[in-house]
Amino acid sequence: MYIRTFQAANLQAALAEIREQMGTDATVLHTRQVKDGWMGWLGRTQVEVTAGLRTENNQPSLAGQAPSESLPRPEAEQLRELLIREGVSDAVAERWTRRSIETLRVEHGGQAMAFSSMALQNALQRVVAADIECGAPIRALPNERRVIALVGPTGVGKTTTVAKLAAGFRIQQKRRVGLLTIDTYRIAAVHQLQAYADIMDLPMQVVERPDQMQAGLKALGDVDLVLIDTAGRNPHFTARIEQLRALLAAAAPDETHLVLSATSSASTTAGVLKGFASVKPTAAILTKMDESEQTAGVLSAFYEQNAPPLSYLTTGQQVPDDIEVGNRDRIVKALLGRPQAPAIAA
Ligand SMILES: Nc1nc2c(ncn2[C@@H]2O[C@H](COP(=O)(O)OP(=O)(O)OP(=O)(O)O)[C@@H](O)[C@H]2O)c(=O)[nH]1
Ligand SMILES: [Mg+2]
Repeated sequence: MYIRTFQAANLQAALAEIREQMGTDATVLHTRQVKDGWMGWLGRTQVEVTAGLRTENNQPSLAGQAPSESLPRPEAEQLRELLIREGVSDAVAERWTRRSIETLRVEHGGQAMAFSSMALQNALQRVVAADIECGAPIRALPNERRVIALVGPTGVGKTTTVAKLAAGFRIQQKRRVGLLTIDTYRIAAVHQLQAYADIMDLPMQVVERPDQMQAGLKALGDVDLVLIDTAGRNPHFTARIEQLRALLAAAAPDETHLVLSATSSASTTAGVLKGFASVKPTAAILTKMDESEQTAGVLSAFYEQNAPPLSYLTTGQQVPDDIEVGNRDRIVKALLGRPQAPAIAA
């Protein structure tokens, strides 16, 4: 039995997606209501449907896609080339293609047979998902002060993400949140964060030098969570990264989340992961998922550079709604773009 889980606004929409992705022979195994919105706290109810497709006598798992012959090497080659075109490195494209085919064969009793492009795509999504680590999100407990810093290149959404996290923890989890910025590089940066602090009635401190850090943290008072916003840094500008590292060292954050844009190329993402390695990120946040055409390139860089676990995804400009906990299914949904259909003959 081949099993997948779908989420949609209502049962009808979920069933339509199941029909499109798995064919008309799929059967519903389980339904339940789940909450979406700000990491489950904003009450909008979604329907989650688990569907299965019977795979008898080593038949391929997708309806309407009967096996015809052994998977021809040109077909595997097409998938590999498609991944390379999306910016995936040669080595990772080779790995993902090989593992997708192996996965399908194992699932179908070790038989060599032809699979539909949809089956291959589904296998690819599972292979990539297994290669990307999704870590625990921030846990702010009452009366246990946690200091979290967000770092990353310019314009990726650090300040907006700080605001989303602050609002979520303050409003939904009723935690005492304080903001601290070390972004005094741009005149508008302090005002941008101050505006969020004012709206949410949060204490905020501005720190310019490492020797001011402890006083800044203390001045925030008795808070459960300190979110530190930082100036965008060019990952190739070592001196600026070193300056950032020194400022952060003075704060001794419990977690440092590296913020990267899902719209970046594989090589840019690799450059960011390498450039920020010296600040020792403990997690990664992938922003602008809504603007990203495909995630294959970014995820291949994550895999190759041994990126820290993905803590959050952001999906738009709305504060606080457009943020989700990093989730494997979600990151591979747009792996090869929308609609996701590599041109591989069945
Ligand atoms: N589409 C989309 N836009 C986003 C998302 N997150 C942030 N933005 C937008 O990206 C732009 C830059 O966001 P900021 O939060 O200022 O980015 P930053 O990393 O703090 O920028 P610097 O401090 O200048 O380095 C703004 O227009 C945000 O509204 C997202 O998930 N999706
Ligand atoms: Mg900023």
